[in-house]
Amino acid sequence: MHAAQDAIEPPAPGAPGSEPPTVREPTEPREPAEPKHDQGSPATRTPTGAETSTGPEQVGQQGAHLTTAQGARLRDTDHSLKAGARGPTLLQDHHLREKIMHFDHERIPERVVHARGAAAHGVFVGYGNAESVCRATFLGKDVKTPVFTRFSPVVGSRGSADAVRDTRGFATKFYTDEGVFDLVGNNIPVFFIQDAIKFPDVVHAAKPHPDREIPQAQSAHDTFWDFVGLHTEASHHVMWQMSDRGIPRSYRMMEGFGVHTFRLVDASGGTSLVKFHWKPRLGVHSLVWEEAQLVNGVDPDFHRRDLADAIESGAPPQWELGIQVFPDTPEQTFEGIDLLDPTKVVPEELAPVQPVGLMTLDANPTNYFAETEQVAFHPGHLVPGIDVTDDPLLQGRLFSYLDTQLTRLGGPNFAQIPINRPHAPVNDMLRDGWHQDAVHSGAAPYKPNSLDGGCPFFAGADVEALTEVAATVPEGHKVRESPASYADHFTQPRMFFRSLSPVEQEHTIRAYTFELGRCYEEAIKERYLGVLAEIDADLCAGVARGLGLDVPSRGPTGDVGVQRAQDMPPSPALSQVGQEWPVAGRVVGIVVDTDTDRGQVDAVRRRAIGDGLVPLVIAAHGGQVDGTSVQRTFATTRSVELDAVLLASCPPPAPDADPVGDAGAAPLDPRIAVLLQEAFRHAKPIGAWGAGSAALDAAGIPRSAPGVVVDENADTVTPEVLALLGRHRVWERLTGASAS
Ligand code: HDE
Repeated sequence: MHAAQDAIEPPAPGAPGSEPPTVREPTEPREPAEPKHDQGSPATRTPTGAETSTGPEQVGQQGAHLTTAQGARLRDTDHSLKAGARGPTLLQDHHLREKIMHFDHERIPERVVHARGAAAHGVFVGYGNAESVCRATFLGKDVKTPVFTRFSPVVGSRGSADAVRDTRGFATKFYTDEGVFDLVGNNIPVFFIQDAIKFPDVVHAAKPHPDREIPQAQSAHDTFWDFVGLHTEASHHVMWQMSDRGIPRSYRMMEGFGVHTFRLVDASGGTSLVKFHWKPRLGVHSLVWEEAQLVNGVDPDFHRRDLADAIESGAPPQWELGIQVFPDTPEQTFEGIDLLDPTKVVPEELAPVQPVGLMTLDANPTNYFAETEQVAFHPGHLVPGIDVTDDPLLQGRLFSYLDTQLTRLGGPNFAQIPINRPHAPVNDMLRDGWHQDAVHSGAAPYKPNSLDGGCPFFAGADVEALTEVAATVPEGHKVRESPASYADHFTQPRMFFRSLSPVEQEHTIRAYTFELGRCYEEAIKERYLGVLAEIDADLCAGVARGLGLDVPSRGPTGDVGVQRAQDMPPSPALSQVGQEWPVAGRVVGIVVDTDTDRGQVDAVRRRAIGDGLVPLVIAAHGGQVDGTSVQRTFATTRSVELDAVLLASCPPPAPDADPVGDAGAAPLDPRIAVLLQEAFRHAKPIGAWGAGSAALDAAGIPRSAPGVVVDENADTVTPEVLALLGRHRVWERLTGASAS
């Protein structure tokens, strides 16, 4: 081994025992970042800390000399070799050819769905309480397992925006001692379709129109609503998407769901059925629609930046893994709900979610392509103790994920890519193929053999993975049909809508109205109103009013033979309103000017940092204002990056700007007026003290409005504003016609 490799052995991000990231504010002006660990010498570990024997995996710009890929030193990389300074370029210039050839092939096909994503490393620690139902060792008490989690909108392509209305992927790779376990879930617990054979249909309908390839990253168009109106098993998923869940505030504030029912196996072979849940420590929160639209223009990378900034600033997001456990009966139903139907939830009130471990994402990827782009998840990557069920959607996925990687990652050896390497020893008999990195020794990659001493040997029944649980397979003829229970498409969407608070219901009505309003075909809108009529009369009437169409008197005209909706008790756990949550990682803007009391601002910043928040000082110009460092200027900030606003001043407009606000009010910079008006409309807490109170008047914000805190002193204003932030929004402001 090279001496330098010995010297620099970076701690594996997120691996057990690695240090937590340094606490610092990413937005504070600072010296150039310290070299990242990959800018040292090549390391002998994969990004997740797995040992590798196949040479350097992490190579950065380091070392004294620029070289070719073959290690030959170069003197110039700016000029191609030419016959005279103004003459033709010579084919013999290897550096030119190698550089251009490599560049020409830098791109690989993006994922056919979930193309855009953001990911982080972390660690999962088991609570040990799942042992009675599952023998997977990573769930054992205090067992630490490195993880890599990728979040992703579904429809948009790699360069699309983050804050679109869409489902989000939530995929976690657990590098367990027993092999890799992938939990490839979504932030919505149900899916559009009940059978994998419909996946190409729903994706073709949701993706941009084939002629002009628009619209990008959204479902507000004819083909999507055409499909979901004719294929009403999608109604439940669509309802979640149209609710606030479709526009999450942050990946850190999303639930995750395994969607399908899985089968757990305990140490003595006993089985149970289970649904997996991820519960975010920060609660489940969403953007409001106008905010999401602004975000997509102001900061298309909003969710990606938010995740990376939170980790870098020392507020690593956490989720508890929870399970809903059901008896493994031959019917595979629970309280009348078909557990094999991926369009159905089991309300938490009927089967509580029991926490079994905690995931902390505490390290950002070093290289987006190597890690976030090349990671390959698969719902069939299972460890002993976790098995699949006959859910026809899951069964089809078991084929798709292996298959898609062949094209995306260029051959069958993608498990050898560093981010995909198991931490458990690998001893397969898979050989050769594109991008084979291993130098396999041995003469007999087959079994049985005598030439390699019979190696490798088989595992005992107690540790083998991919166990065939002796589940009964119903006898019958080969058929292309669904069970009768799959024909209930409307009971659960009705239950979901009726479980929401009035303000969430209003948002949902507006979302349907907007999306259907963007369709051109009248028949598509009318057909979907039929679907909504079956789900809930008020919902249907609200959307029909917005579209200017009649409320249909009949139920859906799509799928033939579907059942009428039944009434189920509402599930309060589905609403996002009404609870208090930690505020760590939230962003608070503090507007200052030369008249601001610096001592008070320093105290507010200390308090905010102490609570794990990110305070951003906002002023007319960068640098410093009376000794206070400025992180954002009036030109570089918009309300959408702030969760709350504190006003320590009423900054006047630049001399050449038009005045805003009422005559008689103090003059206020128009950009701050817009910032305040947006923050107010989006129900964000606003606090003001001293001269800051005048900014409220100038922006037309009533001092007495809910969630507006005004006092002489920052000491009294700040705690109140932070307490309001714990409820996510000032919900009272979001009712009525002016709501966003
Ligand atoms: Fe996926 N899905 N999916 N999916 N899916 C992919 O695999 C597929 C489904 C999910 O961050 C693809 O590697 C089929 C449900 C996530 O890399 C592909 C069906 C759920 C991700 C694929 C489904 C998911 C994917 C594209 C219907 C939630 C991103 C690239 C049977 C439980 C993973 C890739 C990442 C990605 C197929 C339905 C979640 C084509 C055929 C249900 C989070 O293989």
